[in-house]
Amino acid sequence: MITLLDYGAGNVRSVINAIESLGEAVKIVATADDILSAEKLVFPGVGAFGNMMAILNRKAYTTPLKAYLEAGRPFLGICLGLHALFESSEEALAVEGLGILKGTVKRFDVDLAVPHIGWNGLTIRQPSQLFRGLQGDEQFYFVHSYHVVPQDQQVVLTTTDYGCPFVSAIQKDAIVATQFHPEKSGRSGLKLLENFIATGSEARLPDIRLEHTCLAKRIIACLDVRTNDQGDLVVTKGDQYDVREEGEVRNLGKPVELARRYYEEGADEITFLNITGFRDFPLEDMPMLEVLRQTSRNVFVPLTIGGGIRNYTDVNGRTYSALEVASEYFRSGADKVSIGSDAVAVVEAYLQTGRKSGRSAIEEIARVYGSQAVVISVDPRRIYVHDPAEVHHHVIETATPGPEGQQYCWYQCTVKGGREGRNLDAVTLARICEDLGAGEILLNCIDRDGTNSGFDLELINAVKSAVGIPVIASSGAGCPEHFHDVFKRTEAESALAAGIFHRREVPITVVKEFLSGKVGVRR
Ligand code: 1PR
Repeated sequence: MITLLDYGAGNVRSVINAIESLGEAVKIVATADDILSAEKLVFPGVGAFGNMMAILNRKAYTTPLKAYLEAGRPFLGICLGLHALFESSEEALAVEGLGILKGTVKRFDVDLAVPHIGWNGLTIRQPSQLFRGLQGDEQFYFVHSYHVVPQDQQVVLTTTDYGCPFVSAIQKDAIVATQFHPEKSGRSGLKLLENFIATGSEARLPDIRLEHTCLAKRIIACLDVRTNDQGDLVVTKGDQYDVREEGEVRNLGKPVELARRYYEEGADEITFLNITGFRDFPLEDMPMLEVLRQTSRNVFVPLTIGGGIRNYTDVNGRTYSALEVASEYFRSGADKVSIGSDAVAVVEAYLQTGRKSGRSAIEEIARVYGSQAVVISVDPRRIYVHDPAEVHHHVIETATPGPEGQQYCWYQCTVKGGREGRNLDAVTLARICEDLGAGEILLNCIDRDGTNSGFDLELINAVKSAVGIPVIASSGAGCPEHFHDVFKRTEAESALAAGIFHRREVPITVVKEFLSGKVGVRR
């Protein structure tokens, strides 16, 4: 029996699912006594350091947790569950950590996108029972802006490189804690969890010892989901956002089955976009939540969900906040949420008032769940101009001139699935969303969507050079060479595709084989 410490601030469902998939039962801590009576305790911290410690203190969990850890009893901390072991964190300077290990938690100070998001390797520093059955060159899923800095080097179990080496796992007595998420790291992560659950196995060093590690470029499968005219929830796919063919919504398969297939084929992440979320309130659209629940039961890579994340008042006059909608998605198995139309409204309000409200969906969700959990989905389309001075937008010179030979264009943000264009450009939107606390940009492109003509590299370069957070290039992938282009000719951290995967034109395995040896991808 594994005891799980859930303080209610994130997606513990994936950890529960991963442990249960290994045939082990999970008991969730309900009282302080449950901590002391645990055989093995797992603490999957999610969100922000200050919020986590405040809840632990409020629930009177701090004292029993310290007692459990000081006795060196079996413990697995994940992400913030690792940070909690230290004395303090730059994320909340006035807040004390558990102080079980001497040292602190620092923000990445590197010339690379922060958060560090994606699959990276481990340089293994000492033997551990966690490594049983691992070769040593496996990659694990990371998503964080802060990393631990222990005073005592003896506790360092693994390091990982991201601009500089940082400590990615610690070990002391029966206490282990990882910066990466084993529950989101596919088969390698499940193996590591299984090793923690197993008792009495010997500590070992894997055969392969990496000297350096490198963040892999991610390949993401995207499932646009909506109800068709028969009332079934289907995966659909548009051409430039038009999902109907001869009047009918295209049906390319069932969401849960397709997500499972992409996981098996090696997708590094899976994104669901509830494309009619702007008009159908997601908390009334229960099938979508059920899709998430079922998928997270057997898909162990990160899941992002978007669609309908905004404040909403129902017919009875009850108001739901965007944070409540996001929370329901997290509880159902999402690791990140993506905000589309509402992000445009938030930025428009910001530009009008010239200040942050502190209460926008982006700020509120980032405050509770952390920036890394907030993705902004942008749906831009090109607007050509003859002269940059014609508009007050971020204009680029383009190598593909417009219909009247215009050599410049700007990227207009749209809302409601591309139905409505706004007086706002995608570069400005991305920059302000980063400032408000977003952790990643999902950069679609209506002109390229469903065309198989390749990613809009000019758009990606324009946005990527304006922000310091990771960018997911999306729309237009038609062949493996397009992924190679996007990774070689832009700095995008990941590339997303839909149509070619759904229609089995180019499987994910083929994309990865093509990139292997040219671009670092997860095997
Ligand atoms: O505005 O917060 O409710 O979120 C709605 C979400 O649904 C947004 O993220 C928006 O991008 C998405 N969406 C709305 N309508 C459509 C549509 O297609 N009619 N889909 C839509 C957007 C674009 C990509 C697509 C890539 C790759 N889908 O996600 O998967 O373009 O396609 P490809 O590889 O086949 O070219 P809100």
